[in-house]
Amino acid sequence: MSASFHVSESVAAALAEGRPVVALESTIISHGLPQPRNLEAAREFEQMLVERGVTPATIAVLDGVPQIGLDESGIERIALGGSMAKASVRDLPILAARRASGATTVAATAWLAARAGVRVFATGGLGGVHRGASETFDESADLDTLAGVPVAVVSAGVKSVLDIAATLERLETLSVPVVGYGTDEFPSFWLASSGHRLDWRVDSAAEVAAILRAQDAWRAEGAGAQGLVVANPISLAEQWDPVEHDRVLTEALAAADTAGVRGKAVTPFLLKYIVGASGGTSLEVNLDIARGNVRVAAEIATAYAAACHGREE
Ligand code: PSU
Ligand code: MN
Repeated sequence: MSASFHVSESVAAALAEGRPVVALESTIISHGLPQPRNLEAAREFEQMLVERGVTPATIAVLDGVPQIGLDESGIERIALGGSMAKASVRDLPILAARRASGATTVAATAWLAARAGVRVFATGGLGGVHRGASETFDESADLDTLAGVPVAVVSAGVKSVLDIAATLERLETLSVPVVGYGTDEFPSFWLASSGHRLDWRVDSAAEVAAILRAQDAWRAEGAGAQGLVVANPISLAEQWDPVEHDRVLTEALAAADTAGVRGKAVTPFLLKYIVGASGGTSLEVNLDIARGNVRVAAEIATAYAAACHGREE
């Protein structure tokens, strides 16, 4: 068995020609958004990239083989194929051995994107340190993985279901750089701010591309291969009502506690509960957030491709 993955024709051509590519994850589609909005969203994110001259690379595992770039039937399988496994990096060899399918988390998507040479990735929210992690040790593999794969992840921070302060501390320990995109504060997904100030702010895609190029230069010297967290907040006008947000969040955390959810089921449980308890408002905000991240990722990938090939933007 070869330890291989499959790169779609369009992604392979874009990479070979130095054109911009943005990776998209599939767990947000299979486990993070309800049907049928998830299928519409998966198509819409790809379409937004295409309209901006960027090649989409939605990543998932189909019948054991990691796919870098999905066709329409692959997207449908992820969105509608109910029993998709939620696959982190450690699950990839098991899916391969069983020829099973899975939707990739941020960790697995970034890890696979790196292997294919895709440098920029758009998602909704990053996984992080869960509340109560000092007891449960529940910290997403997203964080540790980003310490070792050279991929810039554009997200709206981490959801307030997590322990945001602890997540930022872990990213610091892991030497994963974090920059605020047009903000001095780390966002908290549905809300534009979290009260946590960041050390670094960037205001353009070109600045991010320059950071990626600096990382590339170090990597060429044999130094580490860190990723980059680009924290892109939703606008104040589009954010969720903070009072409603706090109410639903408290309810969701209590429900997870009562239900005794553990392990990788925690994040999907909370996300689903919150969509229901918010009467769908959180879902609309969630989609606006993801769209905003896809737009910024497209700009960064375009600036990065230009910088790599000595082109003017
Ligand atoms: N956060 C979100 N939406 C999501 C996820 C996280 O706001 O869909 C998904 C991502 O795929 C992320 C994963 O990588 O959950 C993290 O899960 P865990 O906490 O089990 O590592
Ligand atoms: Mn976990």
